[in-house]
Formats: sequence, C-alpha cells, structure tokens
Amino acid sequence: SRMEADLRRALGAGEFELHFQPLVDVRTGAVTAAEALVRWRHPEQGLVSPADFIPLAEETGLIAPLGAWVLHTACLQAASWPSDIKVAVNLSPVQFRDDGLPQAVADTLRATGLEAGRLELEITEGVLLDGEERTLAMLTKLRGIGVGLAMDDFGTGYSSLSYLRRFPFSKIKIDRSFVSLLPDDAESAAIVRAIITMGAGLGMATTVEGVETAEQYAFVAAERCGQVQGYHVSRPLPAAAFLGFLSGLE
Ligand code: G
Ligand code: G
Ligand code: MN
Ligand code: NA
Repeated sequence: SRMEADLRRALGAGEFELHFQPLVDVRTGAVTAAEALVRWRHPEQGLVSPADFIPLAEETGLIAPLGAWVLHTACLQAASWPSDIKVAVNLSPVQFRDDGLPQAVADTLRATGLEAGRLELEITEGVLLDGEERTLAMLTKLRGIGVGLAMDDFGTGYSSLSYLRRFPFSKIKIDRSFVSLLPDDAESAAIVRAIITMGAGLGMATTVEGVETAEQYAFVAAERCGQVQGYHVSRPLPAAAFLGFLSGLE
C-alpha cells in the first residue's frame, strides 16, 4: 500500500521521534521514570499518532526495524538522564514473538551504556496468549538480563489474575479506562483499589495511568499506588521538554 511504502521511506529518512511521559512517585512527588511513545513527524501530515501506524507496521513486518529503533533511541536518551530515572518502552506482540528479543535487548543495553535496571519493557496481555511455556521462557530470559517487566493496560482484554502469579512481572499498569470515572464512580473506585492492593500483595509496583485531574490524583495517592502517569502530571513531551520538566523549568 501507499502508507506501507511511506512508512518504509520514513524509517530511512529519520522521521520518527520519541516523546516521553513522566511517571511520578506518589509518596515523594519525584519523577522516577518516563514512558517512551513514538511519533511520526510526517513531512505533509505533521505529527502522526502511533495508533495510526503501529498496526500497519505490525502487519508488514516493519515493526521489527521500527521497534529496534525505538528501543535503541529510548536507551540512548535515558543514558544521558539522571541515573535515578528509568525509561519504559512498549513492545509489540510481534516483537515478543521473535526469539532473538532477549539478545537484542542485551545488545542494545551494551551499545547504549544504559544499566539494565533502568529499562522497563511494557507488555500487553495479548502476548500472553501465545502459549504459556514460551511466554514464561521469554519473560524469564528478559528478567535474567535485569530489565523490569510491566504488564500494560492491565484489566482490559483477556486479563487473568493467574498471569500475575505465573509470570515474573515487576509492575502492573492499571488501564486508564478504570480511572476516567474516578473518584465518583463506586465500581471504578473498587476495582482500582483492589488492583493496587493485589499488586502490593504480590510484591509488584503499580502505576495508575490516565490520571487527568487533581481529584483522581488524590484518590489514587490515598490508595497508595506506586506511581501516577497522566495529563494531570504531564502530557508526553519531546526529549528536550522532558529534560526541562525534570529541571522544573516547564
Ligand atoms: O501516545 P499514544 O497515543 O499516542 O499511543 C497510542 C498507542 O501506541 C498506545 O497503545 C501505545 O502503547 C502505543 N505505542 C506508543 N509508542 C509505541 C512504541 O514505541 N511501540 C509500540 N509497540 N507501541 C507504541
Ligand atoms: O497503551 P499505552 O498505555 O502504552 O499508551 C499510553 C497512551 O495513553 C498514550 O497514547 C498516551 O498518550 C495516552 N495517555 C497518557 N496519559 C493520558 C491521560 O491522562 N489521558 C488520556 N486520555 N490518555 C493518556
Ligand atoms: Mn504503555
Ligand atoms: Na497502558
């Protein structure tokens, strides 16, 4: 297709960039991490959302070079940040299906000089459908490298609580669909509270996504989630603006 050719061209032309959305520790208010979110700076269409090109990249196999670029660039940039700040990178289920992934992650850490403990890989529940043995082997290899593993969009799709027990995740990211009706909606409040409690009981960090208001922030902070991510703290920012945010200049 035309967009496929355009996507291929864009990779060569260096039209992709990463934006970074801060994650804040609710106890200290400090930024502890940033999630890398890819954007396509298209010469005619302007900034294109990944929702509009990741699916095509997955269908065409272009996600392999694009995902490698994202991982390398996120690690390289994070290596220049203060050493207490981690970077989180989203992995497509297609990348997860590649047996070479653990080696590629280890190679990227070595090439960029980023300490393994500062990289967190975000995985959606979809990858867990590939087969339990293979998934467990892959996750175990990745954890063996020393990177963090976050279960992204938790609570959507085919979540099973047993996944959390069986697989070595270090973090749960509570999907923003559970946050949008907080703090007034009793059902949402009960679900968010229960997931935070469960994460704590399983020794996993929890990040609440999609926190847009001061009231939502206060609710999840009172429930003692680990971190908060959302427009109330900051939108995803270009690299330079993220560094400005860190220094309190924004
Ligand atoms: O930032 P936002 O609206 O634009 O992202 C939309 C979707 O694209 C989200 O589901 C997000 O996880 C996904 N996404 C953003 N960056 C990446 C990336 O680098 N790789 C993959 N696989 N998905 C990404
Ligand atoms: O699917 P994943 O959780 O990786 O992607 C995060 C998505 O959520 C990105 O598209 C990001 O831009 C978006 N996002 C981040 N914070 C907020 C928020 O506070 N509200 C909404 N509606 N979206 C958000
Ligand atoms: Mn994510
Ligand atoms: Na998410």
